[in-house]
Amino acid sequence: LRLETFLRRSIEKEEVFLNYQPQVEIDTGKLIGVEALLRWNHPELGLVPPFRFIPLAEDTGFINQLGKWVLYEACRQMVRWQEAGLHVPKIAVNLSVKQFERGSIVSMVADILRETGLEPQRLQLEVTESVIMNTGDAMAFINDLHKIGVGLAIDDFGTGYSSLAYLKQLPVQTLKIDRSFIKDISTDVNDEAIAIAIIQLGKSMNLSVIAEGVETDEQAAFLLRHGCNQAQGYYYSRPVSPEDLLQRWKS
Ligand code: G
Ligand code: G
Ligand code: MN
Ligand code: NA
Repeated sequence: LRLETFLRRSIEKEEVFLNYQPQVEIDTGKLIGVEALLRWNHPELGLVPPFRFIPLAEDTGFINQLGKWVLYEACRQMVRWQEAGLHVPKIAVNLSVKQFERGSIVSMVADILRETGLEPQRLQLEVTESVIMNTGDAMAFINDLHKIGVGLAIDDFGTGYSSLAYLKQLPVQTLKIDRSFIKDISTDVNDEAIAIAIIQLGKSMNLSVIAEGVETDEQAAFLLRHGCNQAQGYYYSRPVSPEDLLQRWKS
């Protein structure tokens, strides 16, 4: 209960902030995008991990305010980088199932794009398979988001209910291979087989595929060898502050 009270004040007290994890093209090392990741630093509790406060925000409904703050901040940051001379091609923002249940997601996204001036194609919303399968109107929302020009990615792909029938009908552009399948590449043949299968699925459905949680050169080489040229993970960079991202990537 105390955590909930603290959380509700976290925005106004400016305790929440975003870190950004680079997404790179494997063969060239070029920056192709970033994923925005929410952080909460409370003066007494310190850095509270997302797995503790995001579910709480979802259960209490606070995720709607928090999610709006995240989206606004992420879009504004893209404009700030641009003004500072760094072009980040796209930004990925995580959406929670609760944000769909409330319904006004499409106009919220449209408003934020208009206010910040970020081009819709440069925003990619990440949803998990369970969001798609457990949200009554997910199909309608996702189609509407597509109509206003934003991209959609399926996060943690392969870990939820992957209904391939859904995938076929949705205007999704990107599959993110869950990091659990990447972790044991080169020791676990089943994980390798799954990663290859997702890459092939993406290819045949004309979707782009990005691997998450890439930590080693070996994993990157494996992905490239099997036709996946996009990755995100500690091998390239941890999630970093906007200033650090600028420092590292501004030519
Ligand atoms: O960086 P990492 O430990 O931060 O993220 C942990 C989890 O929190 C991931 O599953 C990620 O998708 C989720 N997460 C991070 N930022 C956000 C956010 O802004 N909104 C939602 N809904 N989830 C987020
Ligand atoms: O669930 P989602 O994919 O949105 O969350 C991304 C999470 O993965 C964040 O917690 C982020 O910090 C974490 N992450 C990013 N790269 C790596 C990595 O290379 N290894 C591990 N173990 N975690 C990572
Ligand atoms: Mn994600
Ligand atoms: Na993920």
